[in-house]
Amino acid sequence: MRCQRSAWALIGVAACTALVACAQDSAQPSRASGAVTVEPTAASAAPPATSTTIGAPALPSTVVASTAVASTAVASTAPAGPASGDIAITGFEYAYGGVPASVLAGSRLVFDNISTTEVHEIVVWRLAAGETRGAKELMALPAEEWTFFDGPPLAVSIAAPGEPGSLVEGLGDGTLELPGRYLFYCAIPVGLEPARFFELSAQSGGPVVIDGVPPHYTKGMVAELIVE
Ligand SMILES: [Cu+2]
Repeated sequence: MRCQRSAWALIGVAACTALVACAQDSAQPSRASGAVTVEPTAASAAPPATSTTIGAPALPSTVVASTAVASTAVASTAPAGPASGDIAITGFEYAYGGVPASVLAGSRLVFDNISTTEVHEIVVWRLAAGETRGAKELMALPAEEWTFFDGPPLAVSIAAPGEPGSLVEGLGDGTLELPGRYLFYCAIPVGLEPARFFELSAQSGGPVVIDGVPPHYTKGMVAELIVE
């Protein structure tokens, strides 16, 4: 799958500063209205926003490398220790599978969409030091309170139904280098047809946001893990 990149590249640069601002005009998942316009969400890798027209960053496009994963299961170091190596994360409506409680620093998240109907993704972030609230609790907060990320997203991997994820250019490859808590979510609009999604993504070049349509994370597609 190909996706656009401009917006994502921006994200990497706009980093933290833009984070709050972005979140502000993006979050607010479900306004519920019915309008189906694509939003020109600025450089936010983050949460979808309100409304508007296509124009800006939609979904990632310039995919760097296909994270051919699947088989690369979790390589456990020890019987009960944290996972390590390539960590296979699966996505479906509306949750993630294969998420270990903890992994060793240097482990890499490899995403695979096992759904047969919707596009899914993982947008990976490291949480700010001292943040103790749970992932779902954090993602339920209003945009202006999205100050819990430690910098810009580390990686975004998007996948069509039944496909391995493709990494968005300009971000990381899913490797979790530093110890700490990490959170990842899927911001694809609920119920959006795959073909339509990629069409909108190609048009905007960043996250795809549709007014009135909540992103998958509002349905529970959020997860977290600890890197040791
Ligand atoms: Cu999803």
